[in-house]
Amino acid sequence: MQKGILLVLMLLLSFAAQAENYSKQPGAQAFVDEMVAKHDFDRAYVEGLMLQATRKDRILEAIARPAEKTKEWKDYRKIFIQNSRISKGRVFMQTHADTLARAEQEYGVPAEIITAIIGVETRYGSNKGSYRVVDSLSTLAFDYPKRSKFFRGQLEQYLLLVREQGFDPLAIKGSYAGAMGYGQFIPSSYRHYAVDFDGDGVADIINNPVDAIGSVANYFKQHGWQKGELVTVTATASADHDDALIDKKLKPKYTVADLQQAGFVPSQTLDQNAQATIMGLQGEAGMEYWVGLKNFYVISRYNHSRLYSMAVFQLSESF
Ligand SMILES: [Ca+2]
Repeated sequence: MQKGILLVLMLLLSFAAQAENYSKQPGAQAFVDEMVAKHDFDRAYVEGLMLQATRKDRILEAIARPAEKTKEWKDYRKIFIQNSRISKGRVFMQTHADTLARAEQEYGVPAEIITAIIGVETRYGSNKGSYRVVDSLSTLAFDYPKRSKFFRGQLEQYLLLVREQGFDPLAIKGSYAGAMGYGQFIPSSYRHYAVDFDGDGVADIINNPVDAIGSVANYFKQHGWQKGELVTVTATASADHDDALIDKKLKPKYTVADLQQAGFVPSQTLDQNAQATIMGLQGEAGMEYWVGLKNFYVISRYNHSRLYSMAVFQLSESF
């Protein structure tokens, strides 16, 4: 009888040990095969990573929880446009003034916008995430069927990234979704847009603010940032304005002239032919109308959300 209990206990223990990592998970085993065949990784190396990669239920809980979709602008705004984030942003701008000026010169993106992104994403690098990226991406790749294809792809990109940059794959931490560093780049963005802005041979946006600043600027440039152009301006809506134009796709598909025709008058003189959207945001004092221009759309390429993009813009204006 005792022997039987012991056997059951041992089986349970070995099952628990297996459940904690991804070495025996069929999806992860197929992933190992693919990394070996497709990218010529050493099998023992990738197997070793899967043995270290641990399923984190907190990641699955976090990703299932919607964040900004439920909030109105007046509440969302308070999270980001507050005194501590503004004053820390001013300090960041002073500390990195030379680097920000060089990034602005090279990529055409204002220092305030770069700083605001880093401020919204990680409070200027003070909160870059606490999950090991190998755990978050493995958990989402192999235990979150809804988006497993995407995260499996990011895990693949992660392995390529650490090989290219010479990083320790077990040492890097990030968000629950595997976003890393000051600007929270997911692995594919890291590989496409991160730059070595201090010239030491490594594009390190995780520990090096100089590389992080250059990389955020490059991201914006590559997504079509228009140097010296406006981002968004307020508008007034006439009594007979056409609601049907409000909050359509983030991509500008109207012209400023179309918007004026529909009853939305920008607070500044704009090029009548400029591509634009019109947004209605619920502010403290009622509905606010904003004309979104191309550069607003570019901010939204960082995070496909109107509220996010407006928070970045307004924070950038507050420094
Ligand atoms: Ca560097």
